[in-house]
Amino acid sequence: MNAVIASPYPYPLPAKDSGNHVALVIIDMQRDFVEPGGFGAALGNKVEHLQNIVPTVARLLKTFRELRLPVIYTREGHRPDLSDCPPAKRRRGDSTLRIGDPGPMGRILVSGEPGNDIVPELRPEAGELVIDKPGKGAFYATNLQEHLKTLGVTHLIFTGVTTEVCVQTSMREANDRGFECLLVEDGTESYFPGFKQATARMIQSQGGIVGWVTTADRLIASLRRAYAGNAHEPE
Ligand code: C5J
Repeated sequence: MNAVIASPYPYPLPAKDSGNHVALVIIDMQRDFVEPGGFGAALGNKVEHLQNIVPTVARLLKTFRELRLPVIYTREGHRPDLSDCPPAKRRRGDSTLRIGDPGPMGRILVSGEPGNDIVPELRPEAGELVIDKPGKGAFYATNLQEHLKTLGVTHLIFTGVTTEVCVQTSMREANDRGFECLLVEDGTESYFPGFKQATARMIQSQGGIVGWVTTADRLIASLRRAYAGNAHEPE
């Protein structure tokens, strides 16, 4: 059996003939959260260090694409009329810039605006699944579960931002739905380093109550060993 070195114990990978049952989930790597001038910055956060994970997520993305494993992106955002944004969410915080207000990258956290785009380094390719979600969790008010069922995905590898908000919420939702969940510690980031560390500890506590935690290098090495046969033929 192939497994990824992980905490609290090795993460078992599905057998080779079911290799496409493992999907990479890239949570909310949007300009609104990662670049100066977006929603994250409007809330008073320092966004710069979120950018440090972009090369790691890009490396994981390249590996999944090479091995022909599914990739799923999420974007947190709302309809232009904000009908899917609860007033309580819009009111929250003491920022002068609120969801739906015009900001330097278009209307804050509104679908279709430049700030809602995924950062250019991780831009989805044609055929890759992009889930627009109004909440923090990727399953709330989306059809993600149906898509995963159609694809036959059983194992979800989580990356993206922010670790303790949308990544952790999505991972807990997935865990409750029976998916085997693995967090890539160097492929996720928080505005608050202590929250990232605490989240990684919580997830793997009590024998992996929410899932497993590993590093990008360990995951990539295991995927290449397990699913080498999936790789594209050299041209
Ligand atoms: C937040 C997210 N932090 N993507 N969203 O509001 O984690």
